[in-house]
Amino acid sequence: MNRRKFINRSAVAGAGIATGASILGCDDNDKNSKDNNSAFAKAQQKPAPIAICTWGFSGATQKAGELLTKGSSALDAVVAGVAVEEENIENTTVGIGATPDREGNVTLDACVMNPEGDCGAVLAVENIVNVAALARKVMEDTPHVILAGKGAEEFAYQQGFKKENLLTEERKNAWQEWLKTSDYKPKINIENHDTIGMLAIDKDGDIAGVCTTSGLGYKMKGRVGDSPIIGSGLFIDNEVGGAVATGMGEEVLKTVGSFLIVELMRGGMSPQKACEEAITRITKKGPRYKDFQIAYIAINKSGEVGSHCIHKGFTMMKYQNGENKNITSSYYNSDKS
Ligand code: SD4
Repeated sequence: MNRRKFINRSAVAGAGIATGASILGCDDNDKNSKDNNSAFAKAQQKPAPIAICTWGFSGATQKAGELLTKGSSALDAVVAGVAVEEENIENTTVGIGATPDREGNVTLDACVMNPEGDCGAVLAVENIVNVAALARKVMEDTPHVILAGKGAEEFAYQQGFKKENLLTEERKNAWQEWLKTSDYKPKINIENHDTIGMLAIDKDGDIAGVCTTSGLGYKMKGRVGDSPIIGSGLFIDNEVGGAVATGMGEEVLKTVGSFLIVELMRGGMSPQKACEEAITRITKKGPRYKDFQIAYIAINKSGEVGSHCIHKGFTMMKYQNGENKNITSSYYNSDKS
């Protein structure tokens, strides 16, 4: 980076940090300025390329991490990384093999965001496996940010995506079994959270992210959660960092969780503390949090990562320097473990 660019970046980061502190109403100015100074210092260090993702999807971070090591951009790496799970028939909440809505349709949601702050999203798409790649096409090849339903599907065919039946025999049988009771509670078992969200920093220090899912199993037809909604399911600011969510989308939407985390990091908070604060915004609303799980992962510009969730059981993957690690997340509530 040339000096002028660096100074400009530092000035913007500094302005953001100062603004963030005042927005947050922090009154410990001395401590803040120390935190801000260290945030400045860290912002100058470029980390080794790194990819993190929600849950234990080691194949996805392995793929993304290897690409980053070879010099791929963060955006290429995250889209290729999550494709591993979109194409994994065993994963029942992403891509092919996912759980359908209550009428038996598998509908997928995804979004991407690049280091320039551009984004693309597709909502409630049927018959297309790689919806993260499709969201990228929306970002790069249309004047729009979001395409939904049939429009997104038709756009996919124009772009050369193949039509595929996403409902496997196993999922069809499970759905038919479910129909016998049609027992839908707005409640997620911890084991059901398989949305994959991925964040990466490439060799140039640039950050990109993606989120892809089939949403909640047996959801109402047309229901869309947080995952494809920029700011809720995913947010990236290349000056600051990125965050991505998994879990009960309705509650993430109500608190615009990923944007919140990035703004907290802009104010000087660590990724870990910012994830904790975003979970607190949900849990402090009342005891309903006992019935659902939400987890966030985050990364800042210097490659520090954090994760926090409501209930015990969430893990994230981190690939850096050839090491692919599963990290157990801290959590808010120990009663429901
Ligand atoms: C949604 N957040 O549609 C997604 C669901 C999820 O693991 O994360 N499932 O609300």
